[in-house]
Amino acid sequence: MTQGRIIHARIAPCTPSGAPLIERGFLSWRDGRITALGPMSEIAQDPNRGPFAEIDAGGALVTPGLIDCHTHLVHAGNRAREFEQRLEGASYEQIARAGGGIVATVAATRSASETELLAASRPRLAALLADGVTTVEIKSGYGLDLATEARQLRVARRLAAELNVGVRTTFLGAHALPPEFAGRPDDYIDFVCAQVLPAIAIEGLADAVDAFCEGIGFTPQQTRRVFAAARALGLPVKLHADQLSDLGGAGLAAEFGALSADHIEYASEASVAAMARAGTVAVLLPGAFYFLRETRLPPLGALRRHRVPIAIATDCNPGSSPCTSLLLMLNMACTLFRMTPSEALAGVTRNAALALGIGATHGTLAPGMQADIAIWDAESPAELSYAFGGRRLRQRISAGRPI
Ligand code: DI6
Ligand code: FE
Repeated sequence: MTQGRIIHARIAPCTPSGAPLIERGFLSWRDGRITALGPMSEIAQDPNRGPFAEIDAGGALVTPGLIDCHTHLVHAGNRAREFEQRLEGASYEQIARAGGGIVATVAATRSASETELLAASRPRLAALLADGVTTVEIKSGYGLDLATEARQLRVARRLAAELNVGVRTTFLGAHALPPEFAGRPDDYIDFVCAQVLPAIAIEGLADAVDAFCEGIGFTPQQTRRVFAAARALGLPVKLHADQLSDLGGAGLAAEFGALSADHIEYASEASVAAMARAGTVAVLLPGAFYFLRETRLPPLGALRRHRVPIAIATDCNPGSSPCTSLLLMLNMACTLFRMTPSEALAGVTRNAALALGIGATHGTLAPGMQADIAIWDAESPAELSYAFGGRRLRQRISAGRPI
């Protein structure tokens, strides 16, 4: 039985009910789960009696460990040359249609061995962890064949064990059309639904299924087929929706009871209302918005009016968001999307947990929840969104293990 306790901390519980900051508090855990938290004046009521190494936070801020609920961090190569092309005037869509973009990363990832892929991805995950991340979602989608998609997901699982972090994997076979299926997108979707996805599911490599529903991705009809296949295998879905145009993707995601609809800059109010009814989380990705120099803002007003939970993530990927700092995303969610610092913090804690279907165990500090905790060189939660480019993490505790 392992026990632990933090004392003299300023605790932001990040609960849905909006429990206030505990000014001078303690938080204790046992066997990886939080047992108690409260003001120091009530520490005598802590059921944990030790022995444990107590951490004196000296007034520092304590929050749930952060959750990055949308990444493509397992891949090989980079696309710095495309960045230059875009600066010379080419658009993201033009580059994709000319055979660059996602497919360029597919070529690099296919030719990387499992060891090479692990070595290329490890520093990206390590950087996220240095920002206080204790759970990360990792998608496939740079293989587009069974062997490489499976390799990406296996690497994701290996990284979880190696770096002491919770990893949720997502199968994104319907990310782009691989060259061997050129001109035959429906045949590729047949292949994904009939062969790749079932094999991935049998191996237990995916916790969810995603697709890229877009003019340069797959149609709503093709997306439906992927979602139906996922449903038949009992896997939850999420969707890259309405990033560059409104194809009704967010509404389609809601229709399938998706965990989340991601990007959604172009989503209509009707789609947002459907998300609210379905309990589908809006995952906003300010890094991609910034890096592609988008101008269409996600529908914050509608999301707030309809009370759709909003999460924030890095979208860490080589084409549209080569970013490994979740704290930077908090800052951008505020500066670019006009979210409040407290909305942004909820977006990388409890709402990010909801977007991964783990809201019952992750993303808030309360008795019974997993002891995933971040201790910061900061006093107030707003400081996490306010500063950018620095390092504020003091310590990360993952399932009760101080790292
Ligand atoms: N949308 C994204 O943000 C990433 N995938 C997607 O469907 C970008 C992927 C890439 O450009 O490599
Ligand atoms: Fe993405």
